[in-house]
Amino acid sequence: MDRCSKFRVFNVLLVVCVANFLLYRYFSQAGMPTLSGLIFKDASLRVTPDSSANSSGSILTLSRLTNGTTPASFSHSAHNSSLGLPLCPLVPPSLNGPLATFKEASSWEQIAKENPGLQPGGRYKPPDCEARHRVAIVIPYRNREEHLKILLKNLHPMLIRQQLDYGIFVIDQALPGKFNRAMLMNIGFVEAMKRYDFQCAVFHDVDLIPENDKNIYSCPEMPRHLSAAIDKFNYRLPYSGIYGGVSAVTKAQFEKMNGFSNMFFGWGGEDDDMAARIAHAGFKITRYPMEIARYKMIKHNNDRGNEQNPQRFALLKTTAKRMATDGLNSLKYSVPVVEELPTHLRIQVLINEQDILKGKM
Ligand code: BGN
Repeated sequence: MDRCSKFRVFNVLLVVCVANFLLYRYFSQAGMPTLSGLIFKDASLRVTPDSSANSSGSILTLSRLTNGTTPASFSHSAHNSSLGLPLCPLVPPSLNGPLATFKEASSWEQIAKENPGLQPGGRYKPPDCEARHRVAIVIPYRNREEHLKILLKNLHPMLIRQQLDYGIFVIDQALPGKFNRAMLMNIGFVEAMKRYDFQCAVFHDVDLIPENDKNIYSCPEMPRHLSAAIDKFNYRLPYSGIYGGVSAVTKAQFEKMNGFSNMFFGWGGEDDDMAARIAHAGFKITRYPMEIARYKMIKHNNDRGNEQNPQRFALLKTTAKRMATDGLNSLKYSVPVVEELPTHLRIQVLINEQDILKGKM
């Protein structure tokens, strides 16, 4: 081959290379279900800081989906991938950034009407792409209907814009007895996982309203404290290890830590106990930047049945010792009522303080 033909062959190869690269980028960004798309999907989960579905999440077979007692909105538990939909874009296209928050409550029906695509029981998955994250939103709750209405009015449109496959689980502690936020979150995790193959859970206080939709409720590589900047604390961390409010963990992380402690009855300390579990399990708390992790707290009086827990200081000295036996594997509760509302699944639970603490304090 003379030099001129060699040069021509080289040029042709170069053009083919560039064309291949451009095609690859186009299909990857559009999330087309090509072989390269599938490879990119896994790779992207590793390289992007906030898109970290656990490894089992990216390859799914119907046989691995859970069933259990399944209300109508959970019955089609197949992921969109089984319908051949493309993966949703890495960055959801309709995020706004800072949000104008709603402060008034609306009826459940009105909230559902404002959020087309929302299924009964507060389930949603994007209609035209496969969500990158299947997230159970767990709200520990008692007697705060007004706050729940305000929260869901704000939360649903944001989660829909974030293109998540999600469900809202309100875990309502029946009277009598002291409120146990951490145990309700454990129960919410277990009940959500029974119903669908969620990859992670976001634990959400009922009185915290997100102010920025770039605060993505995705499955984190490391446990994530989402409510870092709350107006009540002048949008600053009151102390560096705080983990209360809104937080996210993957299923595997939560199981490794045996969930939250069940032993914190009344206000305070259960989140600090979890922060210690996170460290003992070898994880690190991560946070989004403070201008994104912003929340407004709905003002309210202290709840009866949720007075400060005087045992919390003593309990916090024994986190490491308790961790293996106090948590998901020591849950005891009953479920008198499951109610499928247009905006959420309400699971009423009965827990008994004496039963949980017997022989342990
Ligand atoms: C802390 C509480 C947390 C609570 C934050 C913010 C305790 C344990 C004391 C050693 N911790 O003081 O549970 O989330 O305030 O309100 O009370």
